[in-house]
Amino acid sequence: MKTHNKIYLKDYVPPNFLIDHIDLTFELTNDYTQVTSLLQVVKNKDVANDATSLVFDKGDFKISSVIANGMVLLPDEYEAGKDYFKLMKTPDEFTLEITSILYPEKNTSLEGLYKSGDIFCTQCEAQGFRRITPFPDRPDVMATYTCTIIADKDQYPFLLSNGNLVKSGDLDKNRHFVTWQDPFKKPSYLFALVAGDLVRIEDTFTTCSGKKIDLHVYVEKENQDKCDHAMQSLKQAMKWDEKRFSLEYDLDLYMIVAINDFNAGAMENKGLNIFNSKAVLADSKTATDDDFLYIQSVVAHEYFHNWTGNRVTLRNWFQLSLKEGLTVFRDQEFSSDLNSRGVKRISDVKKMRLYQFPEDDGPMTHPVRPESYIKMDNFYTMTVYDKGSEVIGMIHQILGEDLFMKGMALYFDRFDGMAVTIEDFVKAMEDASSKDLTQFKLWYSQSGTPTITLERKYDAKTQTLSITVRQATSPDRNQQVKKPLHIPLRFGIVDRDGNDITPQNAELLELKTDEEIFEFKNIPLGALPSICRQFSAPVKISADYTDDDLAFLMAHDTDEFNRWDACQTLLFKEIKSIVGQIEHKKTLQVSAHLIQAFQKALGDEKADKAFLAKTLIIPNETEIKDHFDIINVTAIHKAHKFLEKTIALKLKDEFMDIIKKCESDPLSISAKDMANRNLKNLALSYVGALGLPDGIDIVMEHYETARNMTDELAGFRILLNINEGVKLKAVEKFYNKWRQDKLVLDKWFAAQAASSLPDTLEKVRALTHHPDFSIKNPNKVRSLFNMFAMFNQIHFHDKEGLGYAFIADQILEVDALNQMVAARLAGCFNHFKKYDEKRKALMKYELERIISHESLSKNVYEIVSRALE
Ligand code: HT7
Ligand code: ZN
Repeated sequence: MKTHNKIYLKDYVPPNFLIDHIDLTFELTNDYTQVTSLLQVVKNKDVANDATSLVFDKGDFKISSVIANGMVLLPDEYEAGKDYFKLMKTPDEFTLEITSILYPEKNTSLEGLYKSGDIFCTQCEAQGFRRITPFPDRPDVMATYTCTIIADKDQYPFLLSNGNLVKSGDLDKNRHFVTWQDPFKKPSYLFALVAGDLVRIEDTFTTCSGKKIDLHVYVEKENQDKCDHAMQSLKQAMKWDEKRFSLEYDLDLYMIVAINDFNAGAMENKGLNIFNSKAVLADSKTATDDDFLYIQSVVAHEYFHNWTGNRVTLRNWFQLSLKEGLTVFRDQEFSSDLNSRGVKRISDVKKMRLYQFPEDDGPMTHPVRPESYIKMDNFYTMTVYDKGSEVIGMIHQILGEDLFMKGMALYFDRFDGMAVTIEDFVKAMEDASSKDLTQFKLWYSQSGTPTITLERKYDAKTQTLSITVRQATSPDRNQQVKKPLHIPLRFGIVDRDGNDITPQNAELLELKTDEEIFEFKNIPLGALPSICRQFSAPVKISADYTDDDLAFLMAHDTDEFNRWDACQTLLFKEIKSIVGQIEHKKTLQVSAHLIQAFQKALGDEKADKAFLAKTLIIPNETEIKDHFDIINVTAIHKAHKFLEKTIALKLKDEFMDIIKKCESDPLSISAKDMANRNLKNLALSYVGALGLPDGIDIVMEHYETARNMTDELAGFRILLNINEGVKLKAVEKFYNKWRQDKLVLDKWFAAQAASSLPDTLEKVRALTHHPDFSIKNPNKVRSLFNMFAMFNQIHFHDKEGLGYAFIADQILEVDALNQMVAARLAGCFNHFKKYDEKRKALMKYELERIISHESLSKNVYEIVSRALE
């Protein structure tokens, strides 16, 4: 078995050579692409530099010529290895022209220059630029770029790159060219090129200083009617960033291109964003309400990077959260300001708990600023992105909005045009606010999710409520001993009449030591503390609440987030209790107080429907499993089904009532219409879960008469879990209707992969041969394999190991084509040690089979070796 070296943050040294300017020429043909890069190279005067030889990063391609200061170099004057380019002797300042030959059509990794269908496109973050031309491919080398693209005029009428179009014209043999110039210095990871036969949707935005910006969205012809939402989202984002952060767009043109084959959601290349088509295309027939919200947030996220990431960029990849955590924070604030803040917070926290907490608790655990990596691509994680955003959110809480904004302004002022570190960001926040964030910075270097324990004491005589708050973080591979963190806890007290009686100055408790006692006077008997309101810190809370306390908080806490969270705690307690009943072979039952709490919530005419829908949904089996030290897959599955059916049975009338009352305009995506659909579809899922003929008919009718994708997909998913006959009919019907639409077919594959009916593994296996499935397309791989492995607990964890063997085979097959996508999928074995002995052994066997595969990528190696450690 081959091993691979790690790169460490502590080994960072500045570059020996800098590039002032790079002039690129791409000649695109149907057989190969010739890339010529003309570099202005200068020795870096800021480092003690006696380097005479120069080493660049380079992909595995052929170099056809090298010219230094106008002189053609002989092959013995440079070295072109598989992953490096070396010049033996260099002056302090010189020009270097390197011509390379690439085969984008054969590039299935979707990194560097590749083809998605008939469209040429690039993906350079994190280290894809080196696959295009030899270069110091690191974010602290910032250069200005010009880029000329030459291609056939009919096949590639649009030739795009970063910045402003400065020249274009016709050439011989029906070819044409376009030259682009980007006036802003940028790291190589922000370079982009697109060439293809696309259609352009145009709009404009006038900035706060009166500058008119052209906005262009490019898509394939058949999708031209699905761009309006993305365009509107872009304009909303531009306006919001001016208002909230005083940030204005800087170029004259902003372009977005939608691509079918893309490893991630989107990419913020300067002035030329490249998007996965699923993050752009939407109309109500083909996109769900969640898709609309997703597009709005991704478009905004990429736009916000123009300042947080592009104008101020990273010194090295270890600082990734400096741009990603901060930009997620900005996109979350944007979505909260434009939609419902409370509902958005619940969704974000659900995501944190589903993906980031387990990441912190498994082999991939790393601090928000990682200290080492084998492949940087593996560290585009929930920890870097979403925990990174929570960390920014905590700074926001500690400083308050005004000082936080002052800190942001100082950050841009100090570092515009530079490549900086997380330390630099925090220093700007400290300088702007005069707050000491020394201890707070531990959030960036210490991994793990802290648990906060809350213990109450009440002295009736003095009416004093004292609360002991303790923090603890379990040791892990990164630190054996964890230090106490600076944790901002939003706090409140609710009396027995449901009034908020939080004492003044107690709304934000700042915990800095392992244990602190907070005392509150004049608190009436029975008043309940409400801690970590709005999820003010990414921590787990363990409090001494009774079920009655939780039901009370669920009904009365003035903090919406904690009302939701009280219900979550009740639900998890209930599921644990049912799993216990199953394990001890007892008669199964659901506690009356849970049913009553649900009934009360459903009967509340004034309740916010979006909030209700988020509250009354039972956590899925993937969320549930993380609440157990040893995961009993079968018992969890049974408990989930039993709880769902029992609630459905006891509250059938209430759900039927919701189904009747929740009317919505099928083509509107207003918050009100979305909320009505959401709640109605939840009610339908309960009624459908009973599997009774009347319920099935209602769901079937809902599915068949749906006039938007939200309702249609909700109905479809319910039908796929009822019985084989119902499922077969629905699968066929859905396919016949949507066979022409790639993105809707992704949903079709995913829904089948998630079905809990007995033959799902065989169905998924068969779907790999379906004519619409392609293992080269990341969206298809994620829909079928990732969905199956992550969200079909009962079939992935088939007790004979058939699910594991199937997914391991797919990991190896995908890895031969696309290492990044394969590595993501390989994460499904990360928690294998938490299962029973038999499953543990079966998963270990597959992990060992994968790691001993002879041509395994570094990406998959890193994930699997960490899991096995
Ligand atoms: N900054 C972008 C990251 C990204 C990416 C990373 C690795 C491989 C492929 C990728 N495509 C895009 C996306 C973002 O966070 O905005
Ligand atoms: Zn980002």
